[in-house]
Amino acid sequence: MRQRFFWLMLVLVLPWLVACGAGTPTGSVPTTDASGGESAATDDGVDRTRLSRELYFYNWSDYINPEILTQFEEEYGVRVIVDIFDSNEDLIAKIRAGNSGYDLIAPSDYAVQIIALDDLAAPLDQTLLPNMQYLDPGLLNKYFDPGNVISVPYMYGLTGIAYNRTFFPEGITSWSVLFDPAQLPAFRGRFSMLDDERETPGAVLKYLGASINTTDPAILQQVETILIDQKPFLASYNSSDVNRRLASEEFILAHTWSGAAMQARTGLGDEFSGNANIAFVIPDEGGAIWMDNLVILRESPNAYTAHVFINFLLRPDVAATNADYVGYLTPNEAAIPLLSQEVRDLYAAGFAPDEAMLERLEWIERDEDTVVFTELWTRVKGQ
Ligand code: SPD
Repeated sequence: MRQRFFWLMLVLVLPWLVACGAGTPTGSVPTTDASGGESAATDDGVDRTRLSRELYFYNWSDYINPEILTQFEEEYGVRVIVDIFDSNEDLIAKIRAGNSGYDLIAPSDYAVQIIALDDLAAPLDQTLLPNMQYLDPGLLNKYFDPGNVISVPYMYGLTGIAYNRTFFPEGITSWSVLFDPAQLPAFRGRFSMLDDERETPGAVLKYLGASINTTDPAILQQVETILIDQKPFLASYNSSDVNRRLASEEFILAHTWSGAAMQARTGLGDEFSGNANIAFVIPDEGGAIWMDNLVILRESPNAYTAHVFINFLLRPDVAATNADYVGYLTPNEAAIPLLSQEVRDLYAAGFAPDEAMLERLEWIERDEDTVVFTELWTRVKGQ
């Protein structure tokens, strides 16, 4: 009889014990979570009993310093697994399908608008993100997420032209170097354009003196013709390893992001060495400014851990170590004095905007008409 009672209790209690223990690496399970009352938070405010063992981060390539992932694992016991994408459209397609397995993603500005409309993001609990205080207020509350309800700035940057000064000793001042049919034969097979349905038509729009967001059919017809005429001279559409190809001088010219150009110039950790001849310019006709943001997916079972990771990334020392490595611009004001002198000197040499450059930059936006860029890009790529 006593034995039967023991087995009955085991059958009833075991599933409950297993459920309580799931996803907690060690220690006791809190009776309530941070939105409730009692918690097991330590001095840093983090309740380690609520952390998952792993966090899945879907990020752009070459966009996080591996050392800070090691540091996060050492401090919190959470392993961050990073997978990569190279365009907002690939990211959106993946998460729209559902069950992506990712907790955290890094969409750009206009992609945050799309993700919000599709209701794919979890609302942020800003009480878990006290380090947001270090962010530049001018980069918060932007048009794509008023109030930062679902997104936190990660890095921002510019889109322009990277080039090798050995081959362009006079420098470059115009997008015509990439789009004027008379100039292209000299660089046949030695240059790339971003593989990006908004950025690449956007560069042509700037060349034509139009807004990067225009959907005027007559102007977009010109854009399409220019891109199709450029294709025979192009090495590739490349958003993934243009940094390496510029550094090795396989490419001498590229439509690319400021941080990719910076990586080509300085090298990237143990990945590859830099090339001191690489420069970056926003042409006189203008270019793009953008910001990538941290967003927790609504489907994430590890939202608490994702908040802890975001707050860690916002620590000024961590943000500086990260920005020094990736070469993009940190929105973390308190991190800027902690950046290396080399990076700050390159910012001053055109890899970051000054007042005059800012006036030539435009943000990419989404509205109900911008689907025409998907159609244009499909036609260009299909040619
Ligand atoms: N290699 C990291 C690249 C990050 C670029 N994100 C910017 C997208 C702008 N549309």
